[in-house]
Amino acid sequence: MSLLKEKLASQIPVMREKSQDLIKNFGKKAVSEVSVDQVLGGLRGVKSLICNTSEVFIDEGLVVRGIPIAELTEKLPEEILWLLMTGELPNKEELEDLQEDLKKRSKVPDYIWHSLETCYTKTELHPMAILISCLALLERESQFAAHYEKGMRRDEYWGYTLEDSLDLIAKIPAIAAGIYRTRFHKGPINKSPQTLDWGADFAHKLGLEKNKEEFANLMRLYMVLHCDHESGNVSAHTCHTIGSALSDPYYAVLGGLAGLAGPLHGLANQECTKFVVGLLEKFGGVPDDNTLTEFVRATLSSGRVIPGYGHAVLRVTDPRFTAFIEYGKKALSHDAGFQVVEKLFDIVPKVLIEQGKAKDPWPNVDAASGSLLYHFGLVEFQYYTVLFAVSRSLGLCSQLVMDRAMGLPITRPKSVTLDWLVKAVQNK
Ligand code: CMX
Repeated sequence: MSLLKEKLASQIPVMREKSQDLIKNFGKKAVSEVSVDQVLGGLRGVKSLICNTSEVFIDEGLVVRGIPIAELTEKLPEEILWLLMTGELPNKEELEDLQEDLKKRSKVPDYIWHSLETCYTKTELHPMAILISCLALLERESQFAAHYEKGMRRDEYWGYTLEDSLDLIAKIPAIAAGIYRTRFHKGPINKSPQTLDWGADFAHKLGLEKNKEEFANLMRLYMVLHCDHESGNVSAHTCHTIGSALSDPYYAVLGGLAGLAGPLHGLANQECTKFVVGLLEKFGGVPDDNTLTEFVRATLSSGRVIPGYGHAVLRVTDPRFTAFIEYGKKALSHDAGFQVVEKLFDIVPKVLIEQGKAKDPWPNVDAASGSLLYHFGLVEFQYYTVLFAVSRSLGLCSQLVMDRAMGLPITRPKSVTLDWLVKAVQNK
């Protein structure tokens, strides 16, 4: 048994007992109210989900198992995976055990390579659609589904969810890199199993030529910063809901990633880079502050959003944005795209405040990451959400393991009609 599984096996009974005690002793105690504007407004702020892996505070941003994300930027993604699952950072032995386990699981079945090389080389399909299709193909590997079919006990659910999760996490970087190479005609796919650490191996398989060592550092950072964002965001919530039907982790994660592919969620990093590159082309270089201010105002007046700004929960600059900016200042301060990102950080919040609509005028994680990728030659910004997806698989899978460990039932909130709402308010 892997050290991760051993650790979880020791923690899970305690967690399960805690949740059962809560239901038994305080089951009917209210912890949140729901108002009409919340029902009609995307359920903002309704405390109705459980998520142990991370929390997002409006004035602090992402905190992973009690540790602010800004304190985790030097860690490896594998350390973050251990932290998400167990609530602790791994010691050296635990980290090595997890890394070896992932390497052993990393071989991607030939039918995935075959599909990429035959079906997707000449398509214009969005890379996220290809990734989701690959995960659907990979679903046949599900140990959870196979054991459920044979008659699995409820207390075995989390174990097979963990097996599928680790398989998926081990294989997804190579698949994602294969998508990049085929979809954007970059030459042969690197089909070898993982040899380097998880983030560096992904960077290596993407096969970019510019400053490989530094690009590996960026990938590790990227994978850490996007790992998780509690459970109310579209992708995590969707993944949780699908998993609650005991659909296996491949189905649950691919469903979550379909949500991540939306422009108001994970596609925003693609949109941000399009915005920045468009600006550089339009103005023939980095525009001055007045030109940029007018351009941002004009974008808003035309009814479009400024990608990378605003958030459904945060009300401060996203610490993940700050981490990317700090990285950019060290590694590529002279890059024109990065300079535009820095200027936008000065200008956009002021213009959004002046417009007075956005509750959060500050940058989110997506505002800076694209300019860094672009600098290293990853210029196909349609691909950026796939990078987000690879990283987010860490959080989605960890949440699924927790869900099954706690024995959460199928999700089924109650919906009401508009007329019901009208009557409910009038009756009050
Ligand atoms: N540019 C222009 N208008 C914006 C805006 C932005 N960046 N952010 C919010 N607004 C507008 C909203 O569209 C809304 O307008 P209407 O009242 O006309 O509908 C109004 O301000 C109020 O919105 P809000 O309550 O502040 O924001 P929401 O919680 O509804 O939405 C988000 C949050 C992220 C979808 C929104 O800020 C947005 O569209 N941002 C741009 C896209 C983006 O960067 N998304 C990535 C988020 C991070 C992630 O999930 O990956």
